[in-house]
Amino acid sequence: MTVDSSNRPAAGATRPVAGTMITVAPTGAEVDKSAVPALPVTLDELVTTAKECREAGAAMIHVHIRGADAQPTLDLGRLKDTVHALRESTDLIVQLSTGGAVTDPFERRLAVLDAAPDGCSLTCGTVNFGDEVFMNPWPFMCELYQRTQQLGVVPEFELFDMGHIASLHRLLGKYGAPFGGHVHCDLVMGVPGGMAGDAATLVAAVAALPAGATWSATGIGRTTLPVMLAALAAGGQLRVGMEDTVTFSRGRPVTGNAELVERAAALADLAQRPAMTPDQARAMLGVPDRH
Ligand code: KMH
Ligand code: ZN
Repeated sequence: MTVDSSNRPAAGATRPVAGTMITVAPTGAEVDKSAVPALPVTLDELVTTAKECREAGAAMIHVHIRGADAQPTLDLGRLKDTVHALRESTDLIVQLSTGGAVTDPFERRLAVLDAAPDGCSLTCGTVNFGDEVFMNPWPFMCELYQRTQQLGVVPEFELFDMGHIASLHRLLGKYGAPFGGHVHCDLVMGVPGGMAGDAATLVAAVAALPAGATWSATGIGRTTLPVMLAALAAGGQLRVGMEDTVTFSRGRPVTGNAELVERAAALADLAQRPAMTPDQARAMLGVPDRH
């Protein structure tokens, strides 16, 4: 694709896609296992979840890992084992989080790429994150982006706020296209401190994305369903999972990630853009098959 790196909004210029890529974000760094026992935190639980979600229609997995104490970790050995195990047991695109937890230092977040995932998240700016701050200053973004280009990791640009979209244009203008040649974004909506999780905000954000980009969207907590329905209506891809919501509907706790993927796949089917296979998603994103 051609990267339009100007700051000019490219209304209606994102790429139309026939199917729907569903990403599952099964764990995250914020949910506590003791409060939500269904949260996958061990490697076995993660692999089981990954297989179930692949069966239900997921094409990509966005991975945060936990240590033996079920707390978030960026331990490189564990990350490498996780990438290996997910590749062995599924054909999902393996995307590692470089966001980690709000307490993780920049050096460890950069080192995530040494686990050689297919893709990684790359958040395009700092954002208030509930009572915390999720730090992504410009020099960190630049270093992380250049490392993805050098190491052949496909970034997904995570956008929590409209200002992050301006920083994405700036990043592409300065360093050129990502590895794989295609720009794919993920709108993370409804975080307290970030952009609202509603249809009007989604449409405004999509209009400001670089020309030719594809995008997915996820709404945190009670914004999950409005964002999912708006994303389907606007031609986007979907991210779901217990990182983003632990309530299925009307206060009923999620029983596992697979039911969130199943619901997304059913809605995508209804929208006549059925769930993509991982290979179809690889072709869309420019992700090489490393199996
Ligand atoms: N856990 C959040 C502080 C990412 O994965 O890149 C950051 C996050 C974003 O989840
Ligand atoms: Zn994440």
